[in-house]
Amino acid sequence: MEHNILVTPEILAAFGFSPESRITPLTGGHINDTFLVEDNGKFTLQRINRYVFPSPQNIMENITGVTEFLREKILARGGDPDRETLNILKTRDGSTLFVDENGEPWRCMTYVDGASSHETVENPAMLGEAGRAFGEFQNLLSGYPADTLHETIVNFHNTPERYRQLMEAANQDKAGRLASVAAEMDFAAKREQDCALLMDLLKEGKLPLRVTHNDTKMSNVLIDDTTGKALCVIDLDTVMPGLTAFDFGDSIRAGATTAAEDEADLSKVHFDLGLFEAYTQGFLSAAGEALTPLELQTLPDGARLMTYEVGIRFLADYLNGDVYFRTAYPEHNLVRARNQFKLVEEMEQKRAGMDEIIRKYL
Ligand code: GN1
Ligand code: MG
Repeated sequence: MEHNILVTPEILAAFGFSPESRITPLTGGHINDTFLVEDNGKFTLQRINRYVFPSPQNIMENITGVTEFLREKILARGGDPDRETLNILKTRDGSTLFVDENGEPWRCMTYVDGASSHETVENPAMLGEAGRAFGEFQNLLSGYPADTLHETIVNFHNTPERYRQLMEAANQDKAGRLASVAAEMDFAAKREQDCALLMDLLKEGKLPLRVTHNDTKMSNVLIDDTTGKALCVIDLDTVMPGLTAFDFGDSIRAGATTAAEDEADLSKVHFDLGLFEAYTQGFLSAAGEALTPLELQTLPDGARLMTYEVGIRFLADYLNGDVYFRTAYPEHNLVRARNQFKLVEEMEQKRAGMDEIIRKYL
């Protein structure tokens, strides 16, 4: 999907900004469209993707509830809630959303200055900081009334359901691409058998449901430019009840790799145990004590299954004609899928190494 969206004066006015505000597109995410607005301060303005989030109102209710809760917790520990959590800016008529003349939903948050989102992990310490931030995030929200959260994307991290969606995409073959992805379909099919592992443990009551972030990539943590410490967890669109192993696993998928998610040269793509260790150390230092023995034991399964899941989601979107993830060129989703599958393979091979590292930080 393209990124040529015009922020109209009407949208600016809705949030009380002048038509002369400076607007800069912020790229990075695959889903929403994000802009920096400068007008007596800095703000983050976003157009929410309606295809992905059919009920933006529900997202905003979740985010409002969660950020207000976090604000209290941060104040209680002597922190600065204006920088350590997102702060939603209301429209002039007091709403958390503005719907424009095309029916597109917009929202606005303060922009945290002096801190940055990093697309790639620049050093192990940075990933360790992300681990600590997501571990802490889960801990701070452990007392949050989970039953008040809307499920913003149903079955978001339900791996068998994602596999079913891949089969549906293959059967429909809307973009006429199925014949060209036989090897990738085969890779996915070979792993279908145990892809329900964590969902089954949840259903059997063996793994607890927690309030989780569900999109825990490095770029969703703001790192303080001066101190190098994690400051604020962002992108709260998918905060929902979920599994710890999935939050942990998604960070490993996106962070413990030697290349970008869309690196096409697979000889550069490796799952890195040193980076895995850095994240694990940070995450367990913040969340470890709250986790059950089975949760700890299944963290590596979370890594492998989340990577597999995102891989099959990219592959399904390729078959569907690139309707979900923003792409820059026709093979983009296929390149991403192959990249993720390469990581899955290496995670399978390095399982014992992951187990050992987890034991080390208990
Ligand atoms: C999307 O929102 P963004 O671009 O950070 C996706 C995640 C995927 C990720 C892969 C709502 O994240 O689930 O893991 O792309 N978010 C949604 O990079 O589908
Ligand atoms: Mg996201």
